[in-house]
Amino acid sequence: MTSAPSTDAIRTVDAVVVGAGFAGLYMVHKLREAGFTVQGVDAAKDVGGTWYWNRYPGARCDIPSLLYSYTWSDELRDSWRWSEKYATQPEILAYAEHVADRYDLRPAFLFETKVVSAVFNEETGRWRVETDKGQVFDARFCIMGTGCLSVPRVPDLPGAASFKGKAYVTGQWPHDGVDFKGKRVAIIGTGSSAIQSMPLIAADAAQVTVFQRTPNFSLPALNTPLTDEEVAAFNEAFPIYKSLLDSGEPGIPLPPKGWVPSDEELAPLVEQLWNGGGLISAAMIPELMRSERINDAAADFVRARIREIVKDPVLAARLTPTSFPIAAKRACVDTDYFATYNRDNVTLVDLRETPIEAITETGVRTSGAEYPADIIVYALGFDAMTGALLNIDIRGRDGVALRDVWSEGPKTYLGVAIAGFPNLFTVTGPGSPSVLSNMLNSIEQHVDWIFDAIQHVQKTQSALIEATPQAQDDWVAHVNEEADQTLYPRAASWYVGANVPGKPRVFMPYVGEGYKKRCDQIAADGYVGFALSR
Ligand code: FAD
Ligand code: N01
Repeated sequence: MTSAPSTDAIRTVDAVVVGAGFAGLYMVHKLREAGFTVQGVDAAKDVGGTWYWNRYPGARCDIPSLLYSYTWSDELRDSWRWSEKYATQPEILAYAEHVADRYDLRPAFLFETKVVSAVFNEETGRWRVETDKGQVFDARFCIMGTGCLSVPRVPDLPGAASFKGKAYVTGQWPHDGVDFKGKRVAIIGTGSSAIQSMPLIAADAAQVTVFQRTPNFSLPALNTPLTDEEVAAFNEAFPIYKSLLDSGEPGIPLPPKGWVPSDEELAPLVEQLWNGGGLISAAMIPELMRSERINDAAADFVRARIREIVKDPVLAARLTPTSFPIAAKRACVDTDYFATYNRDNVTLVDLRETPIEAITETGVRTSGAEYPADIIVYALGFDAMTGALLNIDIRGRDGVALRDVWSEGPKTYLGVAIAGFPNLFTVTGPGSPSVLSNMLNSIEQHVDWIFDAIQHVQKTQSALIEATPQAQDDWVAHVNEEADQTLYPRAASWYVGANVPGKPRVFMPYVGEGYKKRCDQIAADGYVGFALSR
């Protein structure tokens, strides 16, 4: 039994920041620059968050690297040169490390340490934050940069523990890599992680068997090295890009609002899906997520490409997604995913025809056959958006647990604050654009906004800032209304929590327009929907 820490052992700080991914790094930097005392904490051994954990072969960003970058410092931008259109995980991790080195952020963090609880004390108006190592922090502000995709789903298939070979989870990949040479590999899952890794694994392994429950849409990355000219052109246009972002515009040119293209106008837009623009090409199709006609046209185009690439028509049909609108699950961006099924050493098992019955000592058994494997790669996704927050015992006013408040799904105001949890903020939380956006942009926007809110609390000599229950209810209703006008809820995706058994089915990200402008207006008008108290 551990005894309660003495008062001396409790470290008093202005803010605790949980997470050393891009959210936590920037938050710590901003607060420290402004003179706040900050304690960062991360379960990982080092900085990087997503890019620390997801080291599977082929892991890359699916937003072009030049855009998947911080914009808050010109000198940071000048000190970094991306080598490829879509950077690899090691390069993105190196970027996070470069940021940590340049701004000396590591000393602000405790690594290999998990925050297990954060409890609000009504009397002091402060948060008591405890770690799994027994440290206790007494903090005025608590900022959760815990990540939307940071709790990997680990295998709960029957018999998983009995497997005698090696098993790996994509989101917890070993640091010294995995040798697939000459091995029989089972890959379970066909989301982005599997779609990125499978072609590289197949190039090395003796045999790859992919276990697919739902076929997925994927767009070609057409990844290339970045030329000096491309980098120079981006840098030249950067001031415009930055001013668009700052004013709450998307930062990339999108189709005019209200334009509903005719079939003729649509055809060339849909073809752009195959030009390497990835998710940006999808965003360039007006009304993609609101019009069935337009979505069907885009989906049909991609289905036709799959049938062209995959030589065996039966296999092509199995790989063709038909059960949800394109982009209602995050579309994947791949290099040679579909073409790799033409290799002799790759087999697809369609779990809709023959479901997995068990993992055995020697492989995977479905209702149709037993597939021997030396290695199993689990690419099962994440307990997204709420998982990391609910792993922490967060208690607000009256000792109320966030787990209870969110038992029917997450409720937030703007995805950044929760009624009843004063001075606690969530970066890219549910109810904000978050995972539907370029996350680096959304992280910066939230960190800047949270920082300004904290400054406002200081300037007004307030003690606490908290979302009002009314503002939160109105926001939750608005988030749902916006989602219901789209095709997103038609997919059993992680956006709605469908991938985690028992998780409430609520569409979590915010799909409406003008989010940043709204946040800025709320701040400019004196933090409308927030109560400030002394
Ligand atoms: P994370 O990077 O997830 O960091 C959160 C950190 O918090 C983690 O290190 C975790 O260990 C720590 N943590 C959580 N809970 C605790 C706790 N209780 N105690 C201590 N530490 C804790 N987004 C894009 O916009 N474009 C992309 O191309 C893109 N590619 C992606 C590729 C992959 C493989 C994955 C999984 C996600 C991708 N994303 C992408 C989303 C990505 O998660 C974000 O872009 C971004 O990296 C999130 O940063 P973050 O700091 O908010 O969270
Ligand atoms: O996870 P996923 P992911 N038996 O949830 C299957 C980001 N990301 O790690 O669809 C059998 O998408 C599941 O099947 P189904 C990106 O935002 C980006 O791949 O539920 N199968 C699905 O096929 C992405 O969206 C990149 O029927 C089971 C797969 O596992 C998010 O992270 C790369 C199963 C999980 O797919 C998550 O991606 C990687 C079971 N019991 C990640 N349980 C980039 O490219 C689940 N599945 C930038």
